[in-house]
Amino acid sequence: MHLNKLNLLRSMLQIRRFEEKLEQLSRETEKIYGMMIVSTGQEAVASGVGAVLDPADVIISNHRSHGHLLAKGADPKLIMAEIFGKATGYNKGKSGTLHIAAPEVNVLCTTTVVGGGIPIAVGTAFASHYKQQKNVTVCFFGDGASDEGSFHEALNLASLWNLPVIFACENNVYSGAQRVEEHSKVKNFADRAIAYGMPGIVVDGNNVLEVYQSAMKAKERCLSGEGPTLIEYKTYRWGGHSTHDQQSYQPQEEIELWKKLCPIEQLKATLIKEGVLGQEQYQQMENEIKQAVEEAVKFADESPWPQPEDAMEDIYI
Ligand SMILES: Cc1ncc(C[n+]2csc(CCOP(=O)(O)OP(=O)(O)O)c2C)c(N)n1
Ligand SMILES: [Mg+2]
Repeated sequence: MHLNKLNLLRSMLQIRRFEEKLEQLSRETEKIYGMMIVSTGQEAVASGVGAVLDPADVIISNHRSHGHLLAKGADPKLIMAEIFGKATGYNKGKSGTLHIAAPEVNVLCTTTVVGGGIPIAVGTAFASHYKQQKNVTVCFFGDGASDEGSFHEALNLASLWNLPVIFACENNVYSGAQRVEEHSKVKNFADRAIAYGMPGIVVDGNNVLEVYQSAMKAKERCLSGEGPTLIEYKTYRWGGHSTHDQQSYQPQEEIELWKKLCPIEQLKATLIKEGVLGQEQYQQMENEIKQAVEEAVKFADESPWPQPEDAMEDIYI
């Protein structure tokens, strides 16, 4: 697969602007309800991993899912409409922001049960293995999820059966209001891989090129039948857990420090230095992305609400 660095930049920028818009709509309007859980500062993980995936590859995501969806090629209009609760959304307005599934692009599940997606990913990877399909599953989850029992059982089984799954742990330093040191004694969650007989690697999650390389290697391992890899992406969420969180527990200096490590600014600087990107071209990219986000909002806003008689459709009872 050919690495297109400009596409990586575009992908991260798309996630950043899309989620900024969500935060703005949530705070300043009544168009969307409930809290928004965004990934500002962490975009390199979704974009770098997403770039190695083919349409047939599967993503299982968690509550911080918009970036994963966009990086897999989900339509911003259909995501936005879903978040607005409209009938045109990916799940006809029934999932809202937190449970979007986009089977069209093989994002089969986003679950807010912390750690709940990890065994599901082992299930989809088992299905690929059983059907002898040449695809992989990526499971995104947080540092907090790595402390759940489901993580340990899932990794053990995936390794035992050499399943084609990439466990992508986004260590963003916090699980809710708890710092990592308050919920785990290990320095690196990736070290836990040794207990299950699979490689565990630590990667700078703000360096999208390193994220890309690590995911590519893990994917190749999956496809050669050698089994799963646990990758810990060290990153940071600039905002609180959600738009309802005042983030009083996050030291201002820490936030500022990580903002200097902005994944978008890092890649932008590299591309300008390499002569691949000019200021004008960057501005054009910005404009296109902002316009696409505005179009998604317009689409969602003008879309119809679901009908009351549809409430019992598409559900398991
Ligand atoms: C089983 C379970 N326990 C607790 C919660 C409440 N909860 C929602 S998100 C969250 C934090 C998860 O932290 P982490 O896995 O690090 O992901 P992050 O939010 O940092 O992306 C918690 C505790 C939940 N949704 N499910
Ligand atoms: Mg976390």
